[in-house]
Amino acid sequence: MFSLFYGLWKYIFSKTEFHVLILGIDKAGKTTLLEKLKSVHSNLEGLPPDRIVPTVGLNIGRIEVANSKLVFWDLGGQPGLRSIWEKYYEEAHAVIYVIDAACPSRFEDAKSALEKVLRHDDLQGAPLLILANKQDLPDAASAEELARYLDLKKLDERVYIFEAVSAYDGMGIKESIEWLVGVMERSKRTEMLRARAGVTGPWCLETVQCCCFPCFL
Ligand SMILES: Nc1nc2c(ncn2[C@@H]2O[C@H](COP(=O)(O)OP(=O)(O)OP(=O)(O)O)[C@@H](O)[C@H]2O)c(=O)[nH]1
Ligand SMILES: [Mg+2]
Repeated sequence: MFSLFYGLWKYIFSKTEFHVLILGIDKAGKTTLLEKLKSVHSNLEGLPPDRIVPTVGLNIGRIEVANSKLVFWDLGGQPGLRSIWEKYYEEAHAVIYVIDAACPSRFEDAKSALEKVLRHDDLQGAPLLILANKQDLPDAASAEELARYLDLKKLDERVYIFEAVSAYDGMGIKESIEWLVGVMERSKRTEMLRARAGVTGPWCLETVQCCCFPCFL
């Protein structure tokens, strides 16, 4: 009986943990974004941009939004490091793909790297947040311009959105993360990862309770 109530209490009050991959080619602004995310969503002061160096391994950041814990995995985007990305796909609930919207000469590289990510089986159904970063720069392409340029055919099969942000001044970041949390909570991919981890939901408790107690769920 104790374990039944403990299970119910734990289910209601524990926060869901989501793993979010931050991908994009080098210098897109991934690590700057991660540091900004920490300061926007927690009391932690992130590293200032002038102290951020190109990522060679992995940076991890954690924040809490409403009833969710988010763990971000920020990976290096240099060409020689992109083969490491796929090692993290299986466990990811969603992907944030960062693009330097002020650098059109690198759009093609960003597009082909993203197409490769989307083709990978291990990321099937993962919601996708594409960020047109560096909006503080005068010539940055808007989210709509970037979407038109990328013209990604495979996107129709998954939940996605293009958002304009600046990892420098924080523009658009809060809204983007709130969107991501909402879609991850409802996504089939989250259900699949939960089932794989053996996490049970209230439907199981309901079944047990209906046998032993009046149904109150
Ligand atoms: N103006 C402007 N510059 C930015 C912004 N975000 C990042 N930068 C700059 O872009 C450069 C690259 O930023 P990083 O965060 O290191 O980029 P990254 O995508 O993590 O790069 P890798 O780790 O090499 O994959 C740095 O000089 C940042 O200061 C932004 O929103 N606005
Ligand atoms: Mg980096």
